[in-house]
Amino acid sequence: TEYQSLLLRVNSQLDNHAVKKQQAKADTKQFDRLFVQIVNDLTEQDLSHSEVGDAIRRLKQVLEYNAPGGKRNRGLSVIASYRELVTSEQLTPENLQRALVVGWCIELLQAFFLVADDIMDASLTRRGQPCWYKRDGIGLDAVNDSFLLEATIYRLLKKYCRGEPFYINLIELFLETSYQTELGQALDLITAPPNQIDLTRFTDDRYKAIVKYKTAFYSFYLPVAAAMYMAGIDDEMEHNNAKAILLEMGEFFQIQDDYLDCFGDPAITGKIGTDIEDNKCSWLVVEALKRVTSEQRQVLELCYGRKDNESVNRVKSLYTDLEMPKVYSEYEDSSYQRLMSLIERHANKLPHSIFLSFAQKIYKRNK
Ligand code: GPP
Ligand code: MG
Ligand code: MG
Ligand code: MG
Repeated sequence: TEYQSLLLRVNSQLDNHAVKKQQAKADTKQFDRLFVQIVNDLTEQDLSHSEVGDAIRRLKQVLEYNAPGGKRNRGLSVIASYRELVTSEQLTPENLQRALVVGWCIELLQAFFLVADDIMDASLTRRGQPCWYKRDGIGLDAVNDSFLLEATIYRLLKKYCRGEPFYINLIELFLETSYQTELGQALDLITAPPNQIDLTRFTDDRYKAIVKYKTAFYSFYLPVAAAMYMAGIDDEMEHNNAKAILLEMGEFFQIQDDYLDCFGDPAITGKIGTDIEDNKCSWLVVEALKRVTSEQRQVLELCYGRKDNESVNRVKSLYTDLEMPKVYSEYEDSSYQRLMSLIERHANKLPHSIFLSFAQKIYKRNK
């Protein structure tokens, strides 16, 4: 009967879902285990090098302190997307290994950005430990360490993917994405000059440009695009369709990051917020400015972008008075609806599950 066939369909979807969850768990385990191998690949040969051995030992420390310890959403979505995009014959151990390595390349790109970003933002902690530049004896030498992290990406791509038809696509993708992220970081920084409070700078358009470039490309488009290239999908239209969805997710992800900077629990996020002190064009200040009375605007004029605790606390209590947590939670719901309709319209030939599983990981997050 119709009812029985519906039950069968629901059951097979549940099975499918359970299988995928198991698969993701196994992939996560493989991904984490691979890190030791990655560090070995990057350092082994040269540790005993008579000239650069000491520098390689430093690189090993930098890798071990800064690459692991995150949520690994970006890295893991390469293998998850790859599995959705290829046929079962293509799921050879070598191809799977390569997808895991490319996942680590994204985590290394992220480590490169974060080591540098924490210096620029004068942050104190990251992933529940002191920022690398804050460690005894490190300081601004961390600038060079971030360059080393960047270099490891291309060394790994060369070692594992040279000779593959998608090698050049991956190199160009990582280079282009780095450039976009650096443009975004430049916008973020020049919109937040220290000691120059100008609330008229904090517009919707500027906000959107900053987060698209500094976060969305590398966090959302990059991992899926890498998996697409590895699966042999290099059609520009297909990439643009994926991009439309993924950039929207990326914008929302950075809005969450901005919200958590003020309202998150550092014990869970692993980082202490600095956006108010740093005069950042945060989603909170952009939205607050749409809702303030002229007296409340005065409070922002007076207290935003200042380092003393009293000013920071006055901005925070203004956010509470304006019920920003409620504004945020309503925004989260409407953003989720928008994303689902975007997936319906733009996913095209690409499996919807790639986008849906990514979305599941980020909505309602507190970390
Ligand atoms: C997130 O901004 C953006 C980045 C980490 C990209 C940095 C790019 C560089 C080229 C260095 P954020 O400062 O809000 O992140 P967090 O809150 O994690 O410090
Ligand atoms: Mg930062
Ligand atoms: Mg920053
Ligand atoms: Mg932030």
